[in-house]
Parts: sequence; structure tokens; C-alpha cells
Amino acid sequence: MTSGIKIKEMRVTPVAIADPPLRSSYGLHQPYALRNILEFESEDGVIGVSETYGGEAPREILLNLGKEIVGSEPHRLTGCLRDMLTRLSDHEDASQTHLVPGENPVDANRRTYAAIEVGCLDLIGKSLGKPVCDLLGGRVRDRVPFSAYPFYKHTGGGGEGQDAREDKYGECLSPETLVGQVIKMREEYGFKSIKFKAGVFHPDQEIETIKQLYRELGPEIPLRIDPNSAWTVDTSVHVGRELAEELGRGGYLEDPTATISGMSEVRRRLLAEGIDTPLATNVAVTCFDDLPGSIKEDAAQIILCDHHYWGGMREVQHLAKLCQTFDLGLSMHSNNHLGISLMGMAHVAAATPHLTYACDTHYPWQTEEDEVVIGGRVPIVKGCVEITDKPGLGVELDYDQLARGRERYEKYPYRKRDDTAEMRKHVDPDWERKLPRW
Ligand code: GKR
Ligand code: MG
Repeated sequence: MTSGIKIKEMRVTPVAIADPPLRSSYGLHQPYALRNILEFESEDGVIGVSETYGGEAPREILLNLGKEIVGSEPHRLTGCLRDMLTRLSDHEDASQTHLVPGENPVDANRRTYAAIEVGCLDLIGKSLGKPVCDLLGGRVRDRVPFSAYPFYKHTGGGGEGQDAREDKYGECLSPETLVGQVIKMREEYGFKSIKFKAGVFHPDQEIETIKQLYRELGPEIPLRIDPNSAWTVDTSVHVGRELAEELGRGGYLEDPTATISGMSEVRRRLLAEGIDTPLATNVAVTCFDDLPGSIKEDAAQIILCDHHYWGGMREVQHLAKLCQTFDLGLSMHSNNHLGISLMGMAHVAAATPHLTYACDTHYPWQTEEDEVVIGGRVPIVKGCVEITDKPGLGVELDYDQLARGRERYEKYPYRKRDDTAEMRKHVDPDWERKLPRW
């Protein structure tokens, strides 16, 4: 028996989206972030969409798979491609410590698979009139909570020249201005938890930032801090100790230091001092192969999933089950993205019972001008994205906007995320990413 749905054409469109000058331990965000938008069109003219990492490399890999994709059935395609999930690259350093997500050779196949899986699920959902979360076993929540994601930032709203965007938040390089950024973001989106990107300034300033957030928001709003491995074990323990109260109320300490053994030592030392703030990770643990070691050493008590590089939505559901079995929490990681990815994250989150924290999202950093879905930006209300009964991911492509995104991609020279180059251009010509820095 066949499903009756056949893929007639696949398209992959690169887009550039304006991004403000945000800081992290990777350096400085460029004026544009890159994404690829995928379309899978069926013989009946239904179009499934997905969104993945940007630039030429992911696009070429996807286009090269075109022969296997065109003519196949979306119900079966991911079954046929499934060995991509186990085909690991033999790259020596399997960790993501020195790489931005989307560039780890170890999960290259999983990223490609995920982009196809989501597009196929959207196509199946749209063809059958069913939301993607209901194809994944059914929703356990109609509203998916996301957390605010404040960054230290320089002046600017992203984009270049005539295409420069409004700078909603202004320069935020101090604890006070960072708190102001969070207040504004909460006014607009109603977020009920905060994930603060650290690893930029001396840890004492970042500790002070969390303390000011705590004073401003009170103990009801969980706080997380993520320096992307910028600290030594000693510094991580110091920060954990100083922020025991502030992070201890439903928050966490995310990737304070590099490697499973480093994280595990931080955990042991904090526990020895009676501090049980959980450690979370999207750097030390990025694939199933990392889990046994992490569990054995108690390196991370919370895993940040991300369907874009864990191998798609169903792999995230498997991960959730494992986390539940081993008594680990599950949260969700984000990189710059548009509404298709946001809806992908929301649908898999809606269908994953054991998702124990609000998901991360960079979405507030992107603007209406760049959104490629019909109707503009996906609403985040009271900190949540609503899952409706609309079929598939619940969004359709706006082709004028997609064409504008592609024009921007072609006009500006950015082809790959490079936070170091941007940092050298605007902040310090000799800057190097150093791990640990403090
Ligand atoms: O956008 O600079 C950034 C973040 O640092 C991002 O690249 C991380 O992958 O959001 C991420 C995280 O939680 O580590
Ligand atoms: Mg992180």
C-alpha cells in the first residue's frame, strides 16, 4: 500500500536575516544570520516546509540528495534515509566545545536528516489536514512555553546600510542595561523564565547581572546562565556558589565549563558544598553517543535538545524518554531562526510529555521584515506559542518575503557564521576565542 502522496519537487532557498550585534563567548554576531528554507512539493501541489542551518554547505548536501527525495513518499522517505542517523562522521573531536551548533561534523548527517524529516511531516500533515504534533503521537500541551534570551549587545538592530533595522534595545553591556532589556522583552512577549547568555565579561559582572535580574523579577521567575564553556572548573564552582539562591529556584547553570569531565567535577564540588543547582548542556552532550558518559559521571542533569541537530523530531522524543528514564530534565536549545523553526520547535515540544523547562528561542532578536511565513511573525503570548488545529506546522510560505530573504543573501557577503571575524572587525582586532577564558 502506498500513501498516495509523492514528492514532485524539492527546493532549498538560502536566506539572510538581520541579526543585532549580540555577544557570547563565540564573539560577536554578524549583521545577518543565515538560514535555508526547504520546500517539498507533492504531486497534488501541497507544499511541506522546513528550516535549517544557513549558507552553501547545508544547501548543497540537501540538493545532492534530490534524486533520492524526488519521486519518493514522505511517509517512507525518512525510513529509507534512517541510516543517516547512525552514520557518524569519524571526526576525532566529537565535542561541540569549539564549534557553533550547525558546524559539528559529527552531527552533519543528523542535521540533514532532520531538515528532511520536518519537511516531510509538514507535507504529510498538510495533505491529511493534521497538525504535526498530532502525527507525533498527539499534543500534551496546547501552549508551549519559551524563555526570554537576553544577550549583552552593542548598539544596532542588525542589518546593514539602508537595510539596518530599528535598535529596540540599544546598547546593553552592563547589568543595568541587561535588566532593562529583559523588562522590555517581557513586556512584549510575557516570558516567564530567563536564559542569560554569559561568557562575555568577567564572571563578577555576570554574577551581578543575575543578582540584579533576581532582585528585579523576584524568585518566581526561574533564571539560567550560559557562558558556553568560558569558565574553568574553579570559576564555575565560584559562580555556582555565588548564585546558589538565584539559580536554585527552577533555573540552572548551563555549560559553565567544557567537557563531560569538567562538568562532572563542577557538579561534584557544588554538591559537596550542599548546592544542588542542576547543570544543563548543549555543548558537552550533543548526541546519543554522549549520553552514557554524561550519565555515568553525572555531568549534566538537564539536556538541551534541538531537533535541528539531534536528528529531527522523533529523535528528540526518544531523547526525552531516555531523559525521563535516567531522571534527567529536558530543555530546548536555540540558534537564530525564523517562524518555521519556531513552529517546528513548538510542535515537537507540544508532543513531548517529558519536556521539563521552557524552551530557548532567539526569535525576539529577529524582525517582521525577515519573516517568511504568511501573516508575519508567529505570536508569542504570555511567553507561549500556541498550537492550533492548523495542518502541518501551521504556517505557509510567503513567497515575496522568501524572495527578499534570498536577495539579501545574494547582496551581502556573509556565507557562514563567523563571530570571531566580526569581533575582530568591531571590538578588538586581536580577539581570539579562548576556552576557558576565566
Ligand atoms: O547565538 O551566540 C548565540 C548562542 O551562543 C548560540 O550560538 C548557542 O548555540 O544559544 C546557544 C546556546 O544555548 O548555547
Ligand atoms: Mg547553551
